[in-house]
This record gives sequence, C-alpha cells and structure tokens, in this order.
Amino acid sequence: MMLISHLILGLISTIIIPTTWALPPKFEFDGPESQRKYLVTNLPGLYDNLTPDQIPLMFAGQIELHPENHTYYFFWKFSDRNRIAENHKRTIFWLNGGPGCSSMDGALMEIGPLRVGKHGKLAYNNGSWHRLGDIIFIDQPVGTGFSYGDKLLKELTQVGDYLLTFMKKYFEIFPEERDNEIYFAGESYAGQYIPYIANGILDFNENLPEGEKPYNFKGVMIGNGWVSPNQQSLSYFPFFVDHGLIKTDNPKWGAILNQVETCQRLVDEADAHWNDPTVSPAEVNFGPCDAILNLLLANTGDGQCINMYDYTLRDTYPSCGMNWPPDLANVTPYLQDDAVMHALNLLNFEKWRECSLSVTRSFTAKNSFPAVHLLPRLTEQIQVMFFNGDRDIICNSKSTLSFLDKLEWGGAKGFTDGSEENNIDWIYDEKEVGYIKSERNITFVNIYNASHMVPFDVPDTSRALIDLITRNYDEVVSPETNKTSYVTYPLGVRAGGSNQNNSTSTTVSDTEPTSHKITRLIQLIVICVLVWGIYVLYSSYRSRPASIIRRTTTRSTAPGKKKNVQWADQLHQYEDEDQGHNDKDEGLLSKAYHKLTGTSHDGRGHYAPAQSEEYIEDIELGEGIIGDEHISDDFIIASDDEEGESGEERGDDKSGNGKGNVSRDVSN
Ligand SMILES: *[C@@H]1O[C@H](CO)[C@@H](O)[C@H](O)[C@H]1NC(C)=O
Ligand SMILES: *[C@@H]1O[C@H](CO)[C@@H](O)[C@H](O)[C@H]1NC(C)=O
Ligand SMILES: CC(=O)N[C@H]1CO[C@H](CO)[C@@H](O)[C@@H]1O
Repeated sequence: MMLISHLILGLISTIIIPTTWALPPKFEFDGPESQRKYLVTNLPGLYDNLTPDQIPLMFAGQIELHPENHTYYFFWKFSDRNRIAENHKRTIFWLNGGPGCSSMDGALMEIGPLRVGKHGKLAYNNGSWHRLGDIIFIDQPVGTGFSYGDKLLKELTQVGDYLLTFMKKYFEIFPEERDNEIYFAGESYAGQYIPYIANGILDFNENLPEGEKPYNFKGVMIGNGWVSPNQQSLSYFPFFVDHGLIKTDNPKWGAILNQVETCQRLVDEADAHWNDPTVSPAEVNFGPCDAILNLLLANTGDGQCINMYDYTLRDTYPSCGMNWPPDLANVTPYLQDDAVMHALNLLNFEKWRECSLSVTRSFTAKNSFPAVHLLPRLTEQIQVMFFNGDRDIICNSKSTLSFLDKLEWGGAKGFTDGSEENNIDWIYDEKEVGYIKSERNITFVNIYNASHMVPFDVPDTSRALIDLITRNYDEVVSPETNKTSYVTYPLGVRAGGSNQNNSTSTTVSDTEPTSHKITRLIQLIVICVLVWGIYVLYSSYRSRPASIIRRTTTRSTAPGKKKNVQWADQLHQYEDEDQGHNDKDEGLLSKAYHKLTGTSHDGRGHYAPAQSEEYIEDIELGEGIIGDEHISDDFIIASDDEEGESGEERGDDKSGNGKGNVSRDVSN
C-alpha cells in the first residue's frame, strides 16, 4: 500500500512538479551544498515578467583565487532548466573588454537571458545563448566589476594564469561539467584576453600537472575584437571615407592623413620584427595609431559626434557613444541595488561600475605581444571565430580582415580565397544576415545591421554563431550563381525538420508554431489530470472501505464509463475545496493552464514580449541617460571613476597620450 502511494506521489512530482510547479521563488535544487551556496534565487524582478520556462537556473558569487593577495573573481552562470538536445555538455565562458569593463554587460545587455528595463524590471532575451550551452560571465582582471583583490594585473600572461586558476576552482564547484566542451567568447578588448587564455589552456593540456586531465577545449568566439591594435587603427580612416563620414574638403583632412602615415610607419616597423621580443614587445598600443580615431571623431559629425560603436547613431561630443548602449542606464542602478547584490551571493559589497579606471590604468600590457601573435598556434587545435557587427567603427570588420590578411596560419597567408565574390552568404531564419570567410580553422563572420555589441542588436542571429562554430549548418550551393551559403535555423527548426523531435525539453519551446504549443499544452494538461485522477481515485479508495468497484457495479451496468464519471466527480470535489480559498470562478483546467504558462491569478508572470516597449523607447540614443556622470573629458570612462580619483587625475589623461583612450576604445 505504502509503495503504491509513494509511486503515485512520485509520478506526480516527477511529471508535474518539474515542468509546472517547480516555480520560484521556491524552486527546488537538490545539488550539493558546495553549489547551493552560489544558487541565485531571489533576484529582484525575476518573477514579475518572465514565464517559468524563461527563468534560468543561476549561480553566482565571488570565488577565491589567491588567498595570499585576497583575490576573488565574480562569476554569474546561467543554465537552461529545459534543455533542448542541441544544448548538451557545452560550457561557454564570456568576457567583456576594457581593459577593466565588467562582463555583466554581456550578461544583462548581450547574450544572457535577462535584460534590465526601467526601474529594475527584467525582460527575457529571446536570443539568449543559454539555450545552447551553459554561459558563465566572469568579471576579470582583478578589480573589474564585482571581482577584487590586492594586486591589480598589468600583463596579458597574468590574465591567462588567473583565468586558469579560476577554471580550476570553478570546476571544483561544478565537477560534473569538467568534461564539457569548452568555448571562450567575448568582445572588444577580450580579443586580447581570450587568445592568451586559450594559449594557457593549450599549455595546460600539453603539460598536464599530475592527476589532472585535459580540458575539452573546442574554440573561441571573438566579437568585434581588439586583436592587433595598431594594425586595426589603420582601418579607421578608410572606414570613415567609405561610409561618407568624412569628405576631402574637411579642414583636418591633411592632418588626419599625416597621423595615419605616422601610424603606418610604426606598424611597418613592428611587422619587420614580428615575434622578435628583443625589438618591440611593447606594441599593444601605439599612441599615434590610437590618436587617429580621436582626430576623426573630433572633426566629423556636424556638431554632434558619431557614435564610435555604431556609425549610424549620433551622440554629443565628447561622449561619442560612451553612454551607449541605453540599457546601461538601467543596468547600473540594478547592480548597485543591495537586494541584487545579496541575491548574487556577494561577499564583498563594492559598488558595481561598468568599467574600472584603475584597472584600465594598471593594465598597460607593456611587456605583452598583441594577441594576434598567438592565433597561428590556436588554429592548430581549436576553432577560432571572429564576428563583427558591420556598424561598429572601433573594431570594425575591415580592421579584422586587415590583420587576418597579413597573418600566416595553417600553412598559408590570409584567406587564400580573399575576393568578395567568394564570400559565403550566411542565412539565418531565411534571411541573409551576413557573410562568412572560413579557412584552416579561422572563421570570419561579418554581421549586417549590428553594432560593436552584436548580441545587443541581433540577439537571435548572434546565438546562431554557435551553430556556425559547431558546424551545425547546411551548406548550400546555388546552381545558378554557384555561390555558397551556410544556412542556420532558429531553435527547434532544423533542416528538413529531421531533428525536430530531438528536443528533450519537457516544456514548450519558444520557437514552435502556436499550434504545436497548444497541442503540447493539451497533452501536458491531460497527463496532469490523469495522474491527478489516479491519485485522487487512490486516496478515495484508501479512505473508503467500500471499494470503487462495488460502487460502480451498483450504480451502472457499464463499469468502464462509470469509472470515468467517478474520476470527474472526484475532480469536481477537489475543485470545490480549492475554490474555498481561491478564485471562485476559476476551473481546474484554467488553473492548470495558468500554472503551465505562469499566468496565475496571483499576478505573477505572463507571456512577455522579448523587449518591453519602454525598453525599445530607450534605444533612442541619449534618452534617459545620466549626463554628467558619464560624459568625461577626452573619452575617459568617467562614469567609472572610482571614489578617490580626483578630477585632476582625469585631467592628466586629457593630455592625450592615448592611454585613457584605450579604455574608451574597447570598453564594451
Ligand atoms: C583544425 O583543428 C583541428 C582540431 O579541431 C585539427 O585537427 C586540425 O589539424 C586543424 N587544422 C589545421 C589546418 O590546423
Ligand atoms: C522568439 O524568437 C523566435 C525566433 O527565434 C520568434 O519566432 C518568436 O516570435 C520570438 N518570440 C518573441 C516573444 O519575441
Ligand atoms: C533594417 C536595415 O538596416 N537593414 C539593412 C541590413 O543590412 C543589409 C545589408 O547591409 C541592408 O541591405 C539592409 O538595408
């Protein structure tokens, strides 16, 4: 008897609870205590606007790396609680740039499932990458975002070492993921960090410490990356000319040309000593090259300033895009909220800033080669992807192609098939969203209608980059033009529908047609009702000595039918009880429906558009952005000015040695 009742209760809890009732704020997590202490449950705003399906499983906190100098790295991890088949044993670490800018940009404005609207209102990002792998955002190096420590880092090799220590500690907490396929993704100045980290992982794998096993490291994805800084600076002038942003009658035309020539000479010199550390290791940034963009921005834009992260937008001078994207105005107060900091399990309550000026200043990388030098080695073992939003100026597509053209990897120089006609079209969701070049383990993707922060502008498309790097696409050659396309699909839609049923998800995928959703919903409801019925039937059987069978035989000549009625009676009885303390006119089915969809009568959750209207309004440049705090002299990231750093110090950067500019250039 006990066994049967346990069985039935077990059935109910396995079928119903995980899919419908495991709703926060009390959702169940039965992992080990070591993970539980990083669990994120009561994040403010989480249950107001998202459906239960959309709420990810989250962990966050500050992990101790080096007790001797009190170094802690903050991470925030998002996993899908309703994994689809394509999301299998994949871990993606994400880093933003700067140096010194927090990866919470990536989490809350780019690839993460949560976006922050006005007044801390959260909305679901329909293009979140967590549907295709666990995503972990790491604030680094020391002093960035919620990460802290006594010793600020200066060099790129240190970034690699610290990150490897982080990975070791991370996988001690989540050992079941140690064999996952590992990718590193990031943006901007992370184009310097990521190759160094990748290099560190390959070193680790090749010289395994005793008792360790290699990481299952698969690839890197660098968005609008700052990989070969000086070379990339040479692209600004042609970019402005090509896009009609500067004309030959500009009064500074000659001066700008001179600046470009000075930079060109420095680059030529550095190229002549490529990889010779005795000559010029200190070439991560040459001031004269860095100055080109400042000159261009200061002398174009007709009274306004061109937004350096999206040339189609305008901003005030000297901000020129620094208070962009507009979500920043919502994200900053959100992360500075005490309740949010508590929910993120912080040990240290330093106020969050998007970028840390002291990190930027400390991180000179004076003795580091630019990351471009490491690429040839990486391509021997992993996939290396560069993706560029084509509206970005700072780290534009042309600049990425220019360093790839000069680079030797995999036994040849540049893309051997470099002509534009031979670009591969990228089709996503039946639209041409960009073009691709891919040879010898380097893939370059140019993405149309996207800025420096690609996933901010085209979230769904950006997620499909994972399909490109994992080769989950169809290669199609047009019979007429002989042109090749790589075709990728929205979630749940695969070529010929062959994988349609591979979904292990127990809930409704957000990309299914509505009719499928309804069918699934009905199936689920029927299962719930049936199980419920069995349970209710069983409890009535237990509570009444006179068995159901006897009752049915006395009442009806058709016992089968009678049974159904009995079930229905019992259900009504339950319903009546329930209504005693709930909405009088809400039926059981509608309740079940509300549970499934999250539209329960307590007002928690309903289907939300991916972006709330307020959110879209916000995209108007400049609206809702706090002026003074963000706007600084000479593009320094003043919003991020630490307490104790005086305006005088900021003034120093104004002298324009290019250092302050670095922080601005690649801040996102
Ligand atoms: C590309 O990477 C794979 C491992 O992913 C490796 O086996 C192969 O040799 C690499 N190709 C080249 C040209 O380096
Ligand atoms: C989510 O994205 C899919 C395509 O991937 C789209 O069909 C669907 O309408 C989107 N949902 C919302 C709420 O925007
Ligand atoms: C809406 C929009 O700006 N669409 C553009 C996206 O990019 C392609 C290719 O550059 C343009 O043709 C579209 O007009």
